[in-house]
Amino acid sequence: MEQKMKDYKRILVSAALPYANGPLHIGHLSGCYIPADIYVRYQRAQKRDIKFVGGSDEHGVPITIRAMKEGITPQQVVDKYHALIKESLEQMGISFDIYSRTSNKVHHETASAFFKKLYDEGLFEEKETEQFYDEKAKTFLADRYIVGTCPICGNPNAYGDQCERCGSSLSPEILINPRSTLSDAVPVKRKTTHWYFPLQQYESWLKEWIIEGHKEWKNNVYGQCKSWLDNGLQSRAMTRDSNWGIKVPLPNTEGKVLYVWFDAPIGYISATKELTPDWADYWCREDTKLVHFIGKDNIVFHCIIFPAMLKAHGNFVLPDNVPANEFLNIEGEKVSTSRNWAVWVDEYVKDFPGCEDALRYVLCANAPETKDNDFTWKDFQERNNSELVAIFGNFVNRAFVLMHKLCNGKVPPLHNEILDTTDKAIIRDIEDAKTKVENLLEEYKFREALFEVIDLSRKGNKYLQEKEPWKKAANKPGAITSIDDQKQIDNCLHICLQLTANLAILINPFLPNTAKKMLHLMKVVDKILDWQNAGKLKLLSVGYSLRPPELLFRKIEDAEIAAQVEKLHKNATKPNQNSTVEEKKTVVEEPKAEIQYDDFAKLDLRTGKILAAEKVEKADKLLKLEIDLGTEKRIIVSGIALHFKPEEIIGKQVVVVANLAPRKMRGIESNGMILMAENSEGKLFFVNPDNEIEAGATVS
Ligand code: B3M
Ligand code: ZN
Repeated sequence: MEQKMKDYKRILVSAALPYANGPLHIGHLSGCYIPADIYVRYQRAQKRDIKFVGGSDEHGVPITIRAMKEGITPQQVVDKYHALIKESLEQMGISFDIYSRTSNKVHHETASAFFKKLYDEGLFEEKETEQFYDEKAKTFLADRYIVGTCPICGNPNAYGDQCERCGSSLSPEILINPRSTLSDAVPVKRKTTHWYFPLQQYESWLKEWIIEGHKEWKNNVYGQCKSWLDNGLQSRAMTRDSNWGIKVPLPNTEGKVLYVWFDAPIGYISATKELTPDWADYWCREDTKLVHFIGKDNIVFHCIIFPAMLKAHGNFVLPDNVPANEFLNIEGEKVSTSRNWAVWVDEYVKDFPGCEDALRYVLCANAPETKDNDFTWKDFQERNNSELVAIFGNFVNRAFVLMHKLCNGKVPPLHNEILDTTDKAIIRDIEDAKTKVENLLEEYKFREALFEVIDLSRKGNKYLQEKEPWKKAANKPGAITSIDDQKQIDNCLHICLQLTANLAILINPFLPNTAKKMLHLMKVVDKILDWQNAGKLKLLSVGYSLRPPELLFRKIEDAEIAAQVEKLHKNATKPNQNSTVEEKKTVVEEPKAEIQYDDFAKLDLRTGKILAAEKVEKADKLLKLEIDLGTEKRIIVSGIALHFKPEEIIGKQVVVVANLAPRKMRGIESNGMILMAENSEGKLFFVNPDNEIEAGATVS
């Protein structure tokens, strides 16, 4: 069952280890680094014992692919990108206690020892399977290392896992004329031995732990775990044939390394070891709260595989929560590093110096906490200009300007005896904000928490507007403000300044640079940012003189936004046009439930040819197709009209589910279904034999 914060003695926060195979983009920031950093900064302000660990993931196919592409060694790749990523994270104020890397010695030792312990206890299954092998280069080949002709579009340089031209998902077996990218040799199948971790043995324990024990996890996380567990788990290979990675710590295993997803999460343990000799307090004691911040494509690894590994090993705490975010799209399209459709952090920092907090603000306000979200430059500008500048920044600025004008640049006294209902209401708002924000932060609801803070500054503006202290001051030369009026002015500005101090505390986890600037304006020390000070009204002493106003944020101009939009489009390549060997994201499709051969055998699959195609009236998605099935002609209505023009597909060979019960669509009876494949961008492709064959042939 969930342990409440008060039962925990210490917190360990991890943020996913980015692959050191390219620069950081804002999707990384919004997915896990910004939420993790907000959480950590908040807990530090609460004076809790907390450590924040991270580092670069330097193993796996993505690294070796990048090395091949740039013509350098994997070590050079990770050295280059580790440094770049680390710098970007620092510039964005992601305050890791340690940002390590998995090529470190400590990590190699830790991961090897972990593997060895599971091996010694007989917890792996050793299995021999057939994999593609390059006899010239004398190495096994990951799917990405095999190229050949795409059976679907004829692209002669399609990869073993995907065709970059037509986007189809492939497997090396179906490539025409396959060859190794390393040596041009024709890959052959060869037997190889690997060590598999039998996840199914942990299934009932995982169900108990997650499905029963962690109902409080975010819906997207809980739902994904449930669907994996409902579908049943299988053994997974925890080793690979490769020369880059952590060597398998067993005799006679030359050319075998640990699977990157085995070693990478252990990186959290290694990083903690490097950080502190007390690392075991954080990893091995029940009263540690472990929280993994990740993006949604890493859920299965952090919620199922790694916990099962930890459980198998024993003596380690399990995550209390895994608040994974969904994806952030850019201007309506999925981020694609191979298409260069991304906003790179190192470039943002150069293009908008001093505006790091503006990006943190927008990425939190627009975080994909419950569903995929969209980042647009226009929205970035609007949120900056009409929220940060016009609400938060404006309030602080007005408070300072008026205090200098009407109170001699000093914190005026508070005259309790004349507080009216408006004053009392805003005082209550200040007191309430602390509890609201902290409850939301404890529940990982960062957007809502941020809105509460902005809302408090909005209330400050409204309060000033209602009080209009400037109208109470005598403004004729030589005139003197009456004592009663001055008292009203004092109260209003006293409250506004204490509110400003409160805003500094509340905004600090989100926008640390802004909080710092506010401390400077108020001439107070960091200590004031302790969370326990929030909600209080006596943070600034009466009579204390404060600095003249300075703007906290700057406006973002139309021209700057136009330049960014142009840059994005100019640098992007068209989908699949540029055949780079860029990494394919390891998105793991949720498996469907197992079926028996008999289930499959019920399908009557046949090849066919499209004889005629026309649009179905008043149905923009449907095409009415006439299909030659060899012995007969059929009418099939298919939902592909948004993807293909009727004239384009006439003569196309297709695979038909021929024994599907007839169904009426828009008054037309459809007699079967056409098999289509869909890529990650939602593009459709016909499923087809690799050569033209006669209509009516069976497919099985
Ligand atoms: N490097 C995958 C990714 O960047 C992987 C995360 C490891 S976390 C232990 O999406
Ligand atoms: Zn293709």
